[in-house]
Amino acid sequence: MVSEPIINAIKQARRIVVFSGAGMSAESGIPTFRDDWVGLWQQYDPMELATAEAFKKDPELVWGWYEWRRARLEQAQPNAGHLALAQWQKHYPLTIITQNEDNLHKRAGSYSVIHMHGSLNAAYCSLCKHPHPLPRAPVNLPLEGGRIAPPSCELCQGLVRPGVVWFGEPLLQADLRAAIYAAENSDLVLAVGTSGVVQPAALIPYWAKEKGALVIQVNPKESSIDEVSDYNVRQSAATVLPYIVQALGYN
Ligand code: BV8
Ligand code: ZN
Repeated sequence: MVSEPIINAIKQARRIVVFSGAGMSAESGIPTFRDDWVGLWQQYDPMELATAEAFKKDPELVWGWYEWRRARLEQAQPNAGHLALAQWQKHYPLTIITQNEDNLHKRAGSYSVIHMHGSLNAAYCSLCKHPHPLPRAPVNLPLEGGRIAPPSCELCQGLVRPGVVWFGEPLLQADLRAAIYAAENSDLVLAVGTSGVVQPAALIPYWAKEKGALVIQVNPKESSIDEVSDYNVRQSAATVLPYIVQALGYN
């Protein structure tokens, strides 16, 4: 499962960062960006939909996609991997840097989570940036999804947009700086469930490694992280993370 050298390296580490991607939430039933989507979304490429251009061209399609994702997230539960990290944090000050826009780390009980790409549960006005509080996700959405008109801003009537970082948009400076600081001050990065494709998030393990950190990857498949990782655990997040927490005696 997880070799002795990896467990010993984790035991000796003083500042551990967990860097999670969509694979962290796969066992909660949340499709990764490379999975097959269902229904209406099968005919679209998430990379195309997750852009300001797509929202400008067809705001109802894009808002419908995010509301559909938010509804699915509402019905999903943190998996054993999320819960293991929260348990680990009860004994050790892990920093979690996530690319995910879901709230499953927080719902599992984790604190100190840096979101690099925003949150499905946030929204703001596309014109004046005024934050827009979202009601609970609509649970009665058709399973295959559909177009939904985005709300209007209460201040300027502009279209409200999802509070995520779209492709082609810069990351929020505060989030990016916090992530880089955590990576550069770590001595071990556990990269879990990421293909290492999306930039600049994919540089997190490199920034850490440049400062002497060890990089351990948890991913059933090969990924771009392989080229920077010192160890690869070819198993799933929900299998490996509980095993590590058990081996550390944090159960
Ligand atoms: C920016 C919110 C600049 C939206 C997301 C060419 C080369 C390099 C870069 C670029 C390029 N062309 C364009 C770019 C930049 C672009 C980019 O990186 N494109 C890539 C795709 C080539 N990046 C950007 O646009 C970024 N901004 O660069 O701005 C700028 C500066 C100034 C002014 C203007 C602009 C913004 C990127 C943010 C995009 N937003 N999310 C939404 O969600 O709708 S990213 C989105 O992708 C999600 O956050 C998700 O996390 C991420 C996908 O990556 P992963 O997390 O790695 O997930 P993936 O599905 O890829 O992989 C899952 C892995 O898990 C797999 O390896 C699988 O094997 C594994 N797995 C599966 N099951 C399990 C598992 N592992 C463990 N356990 C399991 N059970
Ligand atoms: Zn506004």
